[in-house]
Amino acid sequence: QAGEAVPAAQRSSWTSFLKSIASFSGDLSSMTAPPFILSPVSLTEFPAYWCERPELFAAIGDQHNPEDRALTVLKWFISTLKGQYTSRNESMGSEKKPLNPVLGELFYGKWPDLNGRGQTDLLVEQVSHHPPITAYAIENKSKGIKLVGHNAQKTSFSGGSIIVKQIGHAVLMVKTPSGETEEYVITLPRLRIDGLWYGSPYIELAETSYIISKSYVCTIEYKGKGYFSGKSHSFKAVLTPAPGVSGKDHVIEGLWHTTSKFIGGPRNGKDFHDVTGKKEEVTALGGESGGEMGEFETRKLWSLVAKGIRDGDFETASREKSKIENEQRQRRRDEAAAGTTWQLKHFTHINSDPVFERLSPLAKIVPPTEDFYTFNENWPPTSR
Ligand code: CLR
Repeated sequence: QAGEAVPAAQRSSWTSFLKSIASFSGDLSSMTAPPFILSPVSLTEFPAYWCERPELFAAIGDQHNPEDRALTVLKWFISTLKGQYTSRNESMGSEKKPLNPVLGELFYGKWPDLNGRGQTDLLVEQVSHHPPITAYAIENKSKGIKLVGHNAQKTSFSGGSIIVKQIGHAVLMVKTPSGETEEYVITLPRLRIDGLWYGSPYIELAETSYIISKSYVCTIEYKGKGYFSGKSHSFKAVLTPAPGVSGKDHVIEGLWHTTSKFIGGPRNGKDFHDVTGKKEEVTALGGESGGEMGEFETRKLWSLVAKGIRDGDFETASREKSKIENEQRQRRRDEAAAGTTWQLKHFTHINSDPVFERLSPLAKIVPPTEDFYTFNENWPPTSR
């Protein structure tokens, strides 16, 4: 039945929400949705999903050749997908609408050093409000690994599902034992949000994403129910040496939210990844070096809205949300009047990323150019 998972009192507002998304494409984040579908977490917290298995991230720095590094990067990448795309269903019963970050919103965190893996630091900044764009940097200094990226979304509606095209890419930088910096361009899969009719949305991944370095090109294909394995959350990854590089092909197949295996190449039949075990949430920090949270830090900024949503007190939630939005509008008016613009704290926008330009042709990505938010280097402060 339609709206099965929707509280009776919100059925008509859910139906009109669906109608409005069906006739609309662009920025979903700013649309008003019924209370039952609201999440108390802002999109600026999402980059933490990249590192919920910090030991897999750290392991990239321990490999001694390009082939093992490419495989370790792929294993870490696949292991992040469960958190990125299924964790709200696990913790809140369905996919939800996250809080829409304000310009300049910040999130700082870390995963502590344990068992010699080194500390990993996280920094997130909302670099655009309309359209929403979130930039992030994740670094394990002691292992010489740094991930910098940004993401935005273009949404449309098709066959009863929301289709989300992810805009933006990430660059992973790895210091190799020879002292060189090896770069990987990571592109992002397309999302389909199903289950809308019933009021219990969930994500399926679709199409293809890439991980490209100068030595290896990895093509990851995503399928849902009824395709190659017949199961939801299926993927197949093919890792091939770049033109002119000698090395072996590897083929991996499985379910990104559970396990996968090598199905071809020298390790045929061996297990590849397994995310059925425990993940490790980020430790949120106040400020860059871990003190009091400032007004723009996401958990402080949204605390009353989030509390309202958690407690089912939607009157408070929407009143507090309006306060934040009005304050933002006022800031923009003041800036316009003073002839100034908002200054980003940690990132600088560039129109074309040279790393993407260099590596994207290896996977024949069109267009071969994309903008980027480069990360200002002086971070993390040594104090934390
Ligand atoms: C953000 C970047 C992360 C991966 C990720 C996971 C879930 C996505 C989110 C991104 C963007 C916003 C998103 C969300 C799922 C639902 C939500 C598309 C890509 C939209 C705005 C809300 C739709 C509302 C329905 C749930 C009703 O690395």
